[in-house]
Amino acid sequence: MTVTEQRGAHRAGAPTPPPAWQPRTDPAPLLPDAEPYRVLGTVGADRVEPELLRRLYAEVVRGRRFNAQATALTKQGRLAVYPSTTGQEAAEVAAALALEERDWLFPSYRDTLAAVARGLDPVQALTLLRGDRHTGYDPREHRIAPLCTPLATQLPHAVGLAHAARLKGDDVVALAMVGDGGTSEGDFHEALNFAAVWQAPVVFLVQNNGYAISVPLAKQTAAPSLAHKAVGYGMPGRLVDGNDAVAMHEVLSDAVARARGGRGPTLIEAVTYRMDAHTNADDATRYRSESEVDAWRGHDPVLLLERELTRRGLMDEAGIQAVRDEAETMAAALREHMNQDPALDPMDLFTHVYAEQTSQLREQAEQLRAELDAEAEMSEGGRS
Ligand SMILES: Cc1ncc(C[n+]2csc(CCOP(=O)(O)OP(=O)(O)O)c2C)c(N)n1
Ligand SMILES: [Mg+2]
Repeated sequence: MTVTEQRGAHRAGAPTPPPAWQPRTDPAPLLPDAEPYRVLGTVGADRVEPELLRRLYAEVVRGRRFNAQATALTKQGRLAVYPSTTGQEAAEVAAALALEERDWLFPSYRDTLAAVARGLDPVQALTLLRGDRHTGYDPREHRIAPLCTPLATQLPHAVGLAHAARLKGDDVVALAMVGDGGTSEGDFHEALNFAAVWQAPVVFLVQNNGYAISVPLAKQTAAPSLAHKAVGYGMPGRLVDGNDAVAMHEVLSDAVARARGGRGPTLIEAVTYRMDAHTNADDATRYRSESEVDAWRGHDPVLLLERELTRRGLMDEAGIQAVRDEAETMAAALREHMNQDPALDPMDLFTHVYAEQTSQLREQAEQLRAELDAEAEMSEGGRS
């Protein structure tokens, strides 16, 4: 017998027990669609503004080139590591474009491209992955939190910032990005729970790229979809084709508007695929087949936009070439900057960590200072 049937079956005249459980929210409007939402390749594509299509295309092509260049830099010893978003550019770019300047982006380690599409200088965006110096950029200036390596820890930060902004009366939305694997972390649960209870102006974007390193999605969640997880917390879940830049832009913009309007958080699952390995340090052939990767090549975010622009006569071969040339110029500038050795002060390691340094850090700083001085003395002596 279900709880609902049990209520109806209560014996007449008997005292009514206090309700132990009452549904607070009708779950139906919160449920995601059964299939990922798509625009490109459907009749809905006809109503998309040409300017938006062109803008998304230019950004996605630029993003693809950025990914290729950053991966090449790891092979040249200029970057320690790069988690590529080749194949995921539509979701990355749409996340950046859906936000206003006053909003905040909370990226994971994979989301360098979203930070760059939001306007961050590509060299600054790669500083952390080069192992040079702290975050590499001023999070407050750009309203981009540091690229976050510990899985899902950026999510409660985003909720805290958004909730605080709302209490202060600031018009700020936080967009937090996380991978499919990150949804199995405790921080994911805590962040979503608080966000919904407080109706915080947050948007959670899960990029389901099929894998958490070598672990396929089915081995780490039994949920019908990751978007379904939203319902348990009392927020809407949206299932979207993550390779469809237009669908992503529309759903993210709707969720941002909803959050800004005081109607609370949304969880968006972008169904996409990581075309490259997890990072340059991973060999993806050990856990997935070439035919699986090939199947996704036909659903490439660049291809989907190119097809639509060509079909509607909005861009010809020359237009496409101009976009590619612009991306090439960006890549050449990035290469040139990354090939320069920055002058770094190792003592800088200790600044910007705590407002007031701890005694252990002070001790370590003194030790490093002494080692650097001794080294300098030795090389001075060698020269004379
Ligand atoms: C708390 C924590 N545990 C483990 C790791 C190691 N780790 C780094 S990436 C990763 C897989 C994450 O997969 P997913 O969330 O799907 O993101 P993707 O890399 O696919 O974008 C793991 C387990 C970590 N960084 N942080
Ligand atoms: Mg993943």
